[in-house]
Amino acid sequence: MKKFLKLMKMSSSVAIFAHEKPDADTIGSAVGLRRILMAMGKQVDMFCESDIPESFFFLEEAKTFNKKFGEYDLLISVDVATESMLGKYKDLFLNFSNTIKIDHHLNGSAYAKRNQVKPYSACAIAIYDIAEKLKVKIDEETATALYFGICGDTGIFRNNNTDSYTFFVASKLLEAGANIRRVYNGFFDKKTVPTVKISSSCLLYAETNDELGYAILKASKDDYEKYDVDPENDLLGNTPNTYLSCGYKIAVILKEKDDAIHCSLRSKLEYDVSKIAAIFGGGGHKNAAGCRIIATLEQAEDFLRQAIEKYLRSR
Ligand SMILES: [Mn+2]
Repeated sequence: MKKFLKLMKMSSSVAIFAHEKPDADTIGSAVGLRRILMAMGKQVDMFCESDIPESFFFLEEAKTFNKKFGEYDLLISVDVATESMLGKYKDLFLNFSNTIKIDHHLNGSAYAKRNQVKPYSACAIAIYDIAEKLKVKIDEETATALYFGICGDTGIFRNNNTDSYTFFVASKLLEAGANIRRVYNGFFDKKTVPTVKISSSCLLYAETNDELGYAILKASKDDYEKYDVDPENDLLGNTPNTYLSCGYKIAVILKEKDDAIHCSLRSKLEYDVSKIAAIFGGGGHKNAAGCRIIATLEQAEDFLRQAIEKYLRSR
């Protein structure tokens, strides 16, 4: 019996931590693990540095984060690669005697007393493994939460990290009753009329370069105002992909926010936009990266255009 599984069995009250600025994987993993531990008769609460966006509330339990912090035997972080992503809970976590980190990022840090890190496509898969090892039956709601986490980190089975074990676990979750329509309708396909309008406007007024094969989209403060869209919930991150579908090699969107210009960069398989994001102190993956540039929208556009052109001409 692995020690961390024993530790889970022995604990009667557990606090689970999701990472700041939560995504589908950390929320799905937290809710899934909570339900697995509750099925074992434990009392479980969930915490996150950030307020949980309403977009996650199609999972009822996502509403239950950040209640009063109580007394716990065990603290578990899920999908939290580094201790700083615990936010205000960092010191508490680091100083606690019984802590487990469950994660899938190999480049993180071993900040817990026990660190369980597997190179899976999503942390939710590691949670599935734990349910199997603890011999806890996964119910429909747990299966839906874990399926949600997998969809989030694999771009709904499209990203390069989608491997055969991802499909194996997804099929097991489907057998356990995962409601996949609820995941798509309730989250991934969800749009609002204002976000559809601002995304249409960004696509319509994009600057395209057919010779080199790139497109630059922009959402200005005026656009956010005109279409009445909250810049923190604009659903614009993947909008550039439409231009990739049209054959462009690189497509980016620049969003004018209060602190800086936020840039999301997307590319076709053979082009590496993380290299371009790195020039501006950003990072991410080969085909999906991001950076922030402190400048006016026009200046940022110039900087990015030059960097993209230099990259494409060097290939
Ligand atoms: Mn993850």
